[in-house]
Amino acid sequence: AQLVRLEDYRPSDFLIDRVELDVRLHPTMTKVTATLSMRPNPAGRSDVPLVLDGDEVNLKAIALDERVLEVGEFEASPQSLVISQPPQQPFRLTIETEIDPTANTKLMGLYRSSGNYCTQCEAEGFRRITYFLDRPDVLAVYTTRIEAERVEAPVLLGNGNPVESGAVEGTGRHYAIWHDPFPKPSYLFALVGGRLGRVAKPFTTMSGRKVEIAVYVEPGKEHRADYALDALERSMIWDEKVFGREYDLDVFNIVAVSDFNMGAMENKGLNIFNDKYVLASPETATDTDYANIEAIIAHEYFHNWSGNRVTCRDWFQLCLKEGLTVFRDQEFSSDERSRPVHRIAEVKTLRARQFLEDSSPLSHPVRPSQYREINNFYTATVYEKGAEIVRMLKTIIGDEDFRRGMDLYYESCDGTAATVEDFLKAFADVTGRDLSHFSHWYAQSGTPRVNVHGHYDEAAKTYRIDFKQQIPPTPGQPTKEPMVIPVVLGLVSQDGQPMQAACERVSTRGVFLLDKAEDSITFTGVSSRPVPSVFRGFSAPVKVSLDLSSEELLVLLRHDTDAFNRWQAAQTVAMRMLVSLSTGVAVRDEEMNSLASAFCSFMDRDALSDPAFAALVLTLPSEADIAQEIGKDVDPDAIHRARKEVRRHIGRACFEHLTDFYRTLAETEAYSPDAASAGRRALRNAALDLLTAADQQAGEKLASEQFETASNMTDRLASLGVLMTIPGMVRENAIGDFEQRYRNEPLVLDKWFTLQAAIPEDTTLDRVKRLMEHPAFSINNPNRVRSLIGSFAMLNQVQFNRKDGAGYALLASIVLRADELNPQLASRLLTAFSTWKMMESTRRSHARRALQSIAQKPNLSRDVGDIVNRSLE
Ligand code: HT7
Ligand code: ZN
Repeated sequence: AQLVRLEDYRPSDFLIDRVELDVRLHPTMTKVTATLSMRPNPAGRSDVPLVLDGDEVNLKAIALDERVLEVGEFEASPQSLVISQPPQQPFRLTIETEIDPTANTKLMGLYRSSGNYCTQCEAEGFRRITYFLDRPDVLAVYTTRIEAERVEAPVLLGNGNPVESGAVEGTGRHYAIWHDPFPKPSYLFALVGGRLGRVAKPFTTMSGRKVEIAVYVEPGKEHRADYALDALERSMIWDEKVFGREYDLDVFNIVAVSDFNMGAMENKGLNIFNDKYVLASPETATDTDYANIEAIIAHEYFHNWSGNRVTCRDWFQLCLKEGLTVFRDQEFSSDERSRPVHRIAEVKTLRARQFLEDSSPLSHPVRPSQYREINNFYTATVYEKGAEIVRMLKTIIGDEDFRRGMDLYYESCDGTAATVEDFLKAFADVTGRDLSHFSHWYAQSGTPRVNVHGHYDEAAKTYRIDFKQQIPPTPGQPTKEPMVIPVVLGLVSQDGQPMQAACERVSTRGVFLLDKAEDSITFTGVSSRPVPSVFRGFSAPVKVSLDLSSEELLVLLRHDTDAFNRWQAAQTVAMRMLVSLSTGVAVRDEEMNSLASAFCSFMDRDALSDPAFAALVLTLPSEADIAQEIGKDVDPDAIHRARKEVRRHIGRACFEHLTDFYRTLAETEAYSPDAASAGRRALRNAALDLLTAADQQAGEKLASEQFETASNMTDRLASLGVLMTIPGMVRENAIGDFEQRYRNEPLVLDKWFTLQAAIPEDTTLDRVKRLMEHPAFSINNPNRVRSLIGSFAMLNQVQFNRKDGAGYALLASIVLRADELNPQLASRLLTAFSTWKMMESTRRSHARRALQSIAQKPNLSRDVGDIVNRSLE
């Protein structure tokens, strides 16, 4: 496949000002007539052919300025439409195409989901509907007429505002016309036609405009959309209050569909969602589901400004909308919930997904410089690391200047297709700072490692901290420049008091900017040896090596004013122990006991004052986290044993506290998804997990009772998760009971698939194969595939990475099967191989062979071909 390069960008030779679309929906023969008002682009080349993009479209007719073009005047293939001598002044091009939405298993362009019609156009799906200049810097005003059988599709939705609707005389058909006054790129186009239920409410914007906001779902499930609608309303209020951004159309519609490649899509005025991120009831959704729904509803809504009003010039600028919008949704969730707890959750995800990606063969910069398949760049790096860059910028310039910079960015770039440079310029303009060094974060891949060494001078009462940064080589980038790294820090005395020492290199907000490979700062007036608390709030996406002893870290766990670093301290102590045990390094009993007693005293003193935070402290680093920390010659079985041992030890040492928590935190009131209630459930279920690690029999009894009596999905699923770790009839009966209870609930059965796929036992491979034959499983549905196969590959460290290679072989065969239907889905599954190079040699050889078996297959999609080749490099 052809390599697309950032440096080759040039403006389009033609522009499209207006698009009139007439879409006549039909299950297999949908007719699309597109009338494009076009003109040569003054910034483009002149006297060049007009080349429109297509993808599996079938051309029926073409006319230029109402004159039908003859064969010879144009050249059409399913991939492109070329007019060799287009007019040199404005013209109208009318193109009629026919497409088959039922046969569209790629879920890109116009397709059917549960009989409903819907579209997905980002990144390059519009060209699967009609021939077009399908690139984000071509902005047009769209008017869409949608027509369908009334019985098949009583609801017809488009972008923008509704203009007109009615019957098509003498037929069973009807139509609706939508007009979107805001110029937009084709990737933001959407339409929906189907039988859908609706919940709605009026919203008044800050300037007093009336908007109707609505969520459409499968009929009968309307009550499960209430939480999503409420989250939307809260998002709209928050964006007005925090960023001064107001909604701009008369309606805002969200539609939930059950077949969807990603989480959701921010089409202008018509967001389309994976139903997993809309539908929620206490009986079917967990606390995590509720939190995800809130975050994704907010994310897509926030795109209305960061993405739609200001869009991207080209796909290399993807982080411009995605990183910024993730930052915005993170801030929203932090304001709506607990900021420190949310920050820890964000960092856990960043490390698990982005750090992993950045240390793998798939590592790439937040703004890549080249791609073969853009769908493969909707990654944790672009999204999550992209958000961290925005957060660092805010840390460096401060809250007020950040808001002023954002306002300037929106004002100066509204209605345009912008670049990362435009974004940074707004902040440079409002602060007068030179941000060119900072911009390395967009261009250099790899996670920097920062070594931190402290030296206390007792006589001089000074404390010096030496910093050293290194950025590992990554594909295409053997050497790097030092980055600008904001280090938020403070000193804590050995008895836990904050120390007010002075250092001119540290700003009043507690920020030191590390912008060289090595640097040192010195605090004066330090009365006793301090414990440094660095990278508070995880102020930069870096790995930190600290020379602190476990005792010093436990001082931080107990006393640091920064909640993130309290959690981090416990994680670091536990991680050191887990790595030692996993790699055959002896751990002294005293070390294990001191960690356990720190946990016990934490539970004693602090845990109940913030249960959500306590649940995070009591959860050890995952097996995947430990593997990443070890980094090479990884033996997943040894890691699994080590983690089990440490959990058992802590469980036994803190048994009484845990039992006490389990009892006192039992739910007495009706379920509510709010953060405080969710936190209590999280702590109680973390206690159940540790109790079970300490005493399997007692744990099994408690978990069975909880499973049977639970009043909500969070508690039922957590107890089933605990039962999954104990082989035997109790577990198998619970699995059967759950299946029966939720047999008509696809989203709940997904959870059931996931739990079974994650069982760390040899029989799981056969179980997964059996489940693929289950009537609820379908290789065509991304949620089903991700819940069974994705979970097996991403969550089950020991069984996916089996020493006999059978886990790799299974994934390879499924990737090849999925690739024939849905390349995006297949290539995402394939990224589970990104850890293969860090495994020990036997597993490594099996993985290489599995990857080679994929690479050798003829007719691979561009998506899978790209990932497999980069993985093998
Ligand atoms: N902007 C969207 C990204 C996207 C996508 C969504 C659904 C299906 C295919 C897709 N390809 C790219 C989602 C977002 O980040 O908001
Ligand atoms: Zn997004």
